[in-house]
Amino acid sequence: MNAPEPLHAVPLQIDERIPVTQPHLAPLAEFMPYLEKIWSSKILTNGGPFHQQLEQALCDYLGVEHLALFTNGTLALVTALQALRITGEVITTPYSFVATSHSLLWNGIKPVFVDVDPDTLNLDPARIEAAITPQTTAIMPVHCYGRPCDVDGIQRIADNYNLKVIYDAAHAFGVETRDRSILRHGDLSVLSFHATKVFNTFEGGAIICPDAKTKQRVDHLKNFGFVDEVTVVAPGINGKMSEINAAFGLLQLKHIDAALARRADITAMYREQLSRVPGIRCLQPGDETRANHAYFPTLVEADYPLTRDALFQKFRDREVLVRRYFYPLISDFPMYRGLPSAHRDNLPVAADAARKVLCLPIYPALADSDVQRVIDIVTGD
Ligand code: T4K
Repeated sequence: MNAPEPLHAVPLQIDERIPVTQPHLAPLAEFMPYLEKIWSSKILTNGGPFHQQLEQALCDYLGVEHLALFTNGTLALVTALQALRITGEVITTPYSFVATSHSLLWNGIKPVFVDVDPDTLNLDPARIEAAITPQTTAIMPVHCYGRPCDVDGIQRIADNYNLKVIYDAAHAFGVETRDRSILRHGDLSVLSFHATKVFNTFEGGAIICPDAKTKQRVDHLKNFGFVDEVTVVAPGINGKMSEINAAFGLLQLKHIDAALARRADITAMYREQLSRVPGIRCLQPGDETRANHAYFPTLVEADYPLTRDALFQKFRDREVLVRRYFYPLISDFPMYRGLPSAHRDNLPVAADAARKVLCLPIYPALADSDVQRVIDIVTGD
């Protein structure tokens, strides 16, 4: 057994270490004018001017019509379920970050885990139908690593059984299929703007809504349920993004295309050299017409000379902080493993992926020489 990884051991100085990711930060000097505006207006939060500007700027950039900013992706997920009044059972994937299922538990909803597709590691539509019961009200798939789900397959089932679809799109900023945003699918989609994400606002998130009425409900819910000074229409939460985060987001957006381009270059370098390594399987791109290269997942297969965990340790010994996203499976955590759907026999593909996956470093500041250092560790050079 390996010792568990320290959960939040973020190094104060990166030194020679290569983290799995690193925030892409716009130059500090460019942030100063934004700060000066906040200091002079003294508007710090509650839907201030930067908040409003960022909502519009993100709609324009992402090609969506209605977007509500949040303080983080997890609260956005929790609120999305509230907004659609989801109860009972929700079908979801065990192969994700725990926030996906935690958002269900926070709403008193029972997660029902369904296995993933071996090629995409996203919820397998062919297995969803068998998990539907009279209590099922929704499906919560994840565009894992930014690879699009089979949105048509999922929607067909949702339509047949009158289920809502809430996409956890935490990894899918900027991803497009058929030249349109992946965020337009389902009843709601939820983004994360956490520091480790392709586009970050330190902490942050958003719900993408199909219409103005839904956005209005979401906006009420993220502000305690207030409609005006004296009217509260729902037991809302405080999910508002502050002006400092929103201002930072506006600045970051100016640099996002360069960041995405650099990620694409790194992906190409990895693919080129690692696809030739016996026993290393790189996940193939999906049907995206625009990818975001949020992660670089590899699967360490049986014919690689080392086990996944031995390769993980080899990286760690060389100060390369690769991660086993997503191991353990969500369904193996104590609050989920008693569920009938959490049984290993129900989730063989996800369990196999969790045993084999290793996410390699990818972020815009990663130099070519560091990418090569990572590749050399895999190839044994
Ligand atoms: N749904 C999905 C599918 C998600 O993946 C997530 C979050 C959510 C929902 C929830 O969204 P949020 O509520 O977070 O907005 C990270 C993130 O905390 C989490 O946001 C993310 N998914 C998850 C996949 O990864 P950790 O515990 O792995 O992060 P940490 O602190 O170990 O950081 C990884 C590396 O990044 C470090 O080695 C160094 C670097 N780093 C990290 C931070 C925080 C920096 O260089 N600077 C930083 O500020 O969870």
